[in-house]
Amino acid sequence: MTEARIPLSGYGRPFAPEMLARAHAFHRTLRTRRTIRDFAPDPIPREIIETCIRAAATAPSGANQQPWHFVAISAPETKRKIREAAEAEERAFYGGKASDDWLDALAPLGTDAEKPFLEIAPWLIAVFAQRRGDDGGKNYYVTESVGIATGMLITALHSAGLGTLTHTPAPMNFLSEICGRPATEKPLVLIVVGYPSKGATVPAHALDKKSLEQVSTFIG
Ligand code: IYR
Repeated sequence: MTEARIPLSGYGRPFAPEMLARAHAFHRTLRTRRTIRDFAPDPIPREIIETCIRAAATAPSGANQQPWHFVAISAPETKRKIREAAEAEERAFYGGKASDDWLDALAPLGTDAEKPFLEIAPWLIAVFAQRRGDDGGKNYYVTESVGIATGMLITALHSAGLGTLTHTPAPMNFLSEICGRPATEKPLVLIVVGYPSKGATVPAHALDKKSLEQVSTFIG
């Protein structure tokens, strides 16, 4: 059934120089983003997190099914449970499950099985992908849709001035249980959110982004 349609609104037609200036400004904002692992414990108002989730939830999705659910956690007891479960998985990962190639690729990050930030950072946002809708029907392009929404969430949090870490302990099934989410939802990532701590450091190579030429091809 075709639904009623309404006129598009909200798109002006800025002059090209204005568009270019906006594009540069946005690029400047995004290029200051770094993945943070040293967080300050200072609280962040819930309304900021809510607003960033609202921004993420404007993402395009397959058939507009919006197949995402965000669980925002500030409760210390829940963060402690998540840390314990994540560290158990990570100990298995670093202690033999990960291939040598994988560990070599991670070496520059200096990561290990200790994840204190899961308790220190004021907010954790667990992102769930809904394979099925509320009516039990299949959702389409779920991973693509939730990936886009997660990128928008990270962008919104960064533009609000917050640091984030995209954390993916594998497997992450423990998140479903701790967050009370149904088996039809797959935990995709855990976004750790807070202010970077004073004196936070990042790997020097975090600044090495591939060039435009490396990441793109223009035809025509
Ligand atoms: N999940 C592990 C390992 C890890 C994997 C990748 I790929 C990274 O970019 C970073 C870490 C951990 O969080 O330590």
